[in-house]
Amino acid sequence: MFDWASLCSRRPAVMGIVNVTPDSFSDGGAFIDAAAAVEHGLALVAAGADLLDVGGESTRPGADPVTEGEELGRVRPVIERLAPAAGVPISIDTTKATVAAAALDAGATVVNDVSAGRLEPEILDVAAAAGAGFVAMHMQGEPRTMQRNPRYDDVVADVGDFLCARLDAARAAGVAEQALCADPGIGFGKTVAHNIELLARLDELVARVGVPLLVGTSRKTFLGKVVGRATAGVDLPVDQRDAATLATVVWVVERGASVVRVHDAAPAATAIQLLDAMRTAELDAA
Ligand code: PMM
Repeated sequence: MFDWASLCSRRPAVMGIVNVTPDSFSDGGAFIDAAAAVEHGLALVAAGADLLDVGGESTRPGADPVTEGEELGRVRPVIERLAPAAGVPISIDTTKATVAAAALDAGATVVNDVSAGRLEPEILDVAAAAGAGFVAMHMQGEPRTMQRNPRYDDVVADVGDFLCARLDAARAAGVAEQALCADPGIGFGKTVAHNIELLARLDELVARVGVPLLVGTSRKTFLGKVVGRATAGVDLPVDQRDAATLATVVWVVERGASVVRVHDAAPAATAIQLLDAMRTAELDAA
């Protein structure tokens, strides 16, 4: 039975991203070959990743869906080789129940569903039956159209309502309490202001959901917009967003996030290690 506490009860965990896709926004095409993806996953672990998130379908805004066969053909060989070799849990980033089932069969132990079980509700049964971890992520709309005019009354309250409802759906399907994790879905149907407000008020969301919170800001568009516009007047390109990513990693960890999902594991792992040392010293001094 997967238990998030084993990964992140002592300090926040780093989830390293292994995208086996031709079109992900930051690393699309780099690891489409299984051997390259496996090598990348092992390098992320060597750099401090506590778990690896393997995905075969890009969720970037405007991305076209892929078939189940294509998606499985990408992720299964990678998971089969990574699971015995990586020494850390593997999660499968998918919205498809059949892909999740095959990935769990191949050695993954967590299902990371950006639709939180809305696209294919059977994915909750698949996770429950396997005793797998389950990440329920918030998204307004669907990837192809989600950035067209997203709207909220109160983004933190609305995302909190959604996550609580989806966690309840997962519980109803039999997913164990210790296997649950929630994610506000930074960049998924949200404006720059929505993303910033979610991060600014992350502690409210942490208190609200009552399960470990995963946050994925790595190299996302809003970082390029906030930092680029403030400095050069243009968006910062994706390959220049690592410093901004690290700033958000420190921020979210300080506000109670339990897992950070990143493309580059070393800076996040180093920051978390240092924050942990300083927090321990702070407690000792008190
Ligand atoms: N972001 C992407 C893909 N999957 N899953 C979760 N749980 N949270 C996220 O923020 C998230 C995700 C965006 O694409 P990427 O893999 O290229 O970063």
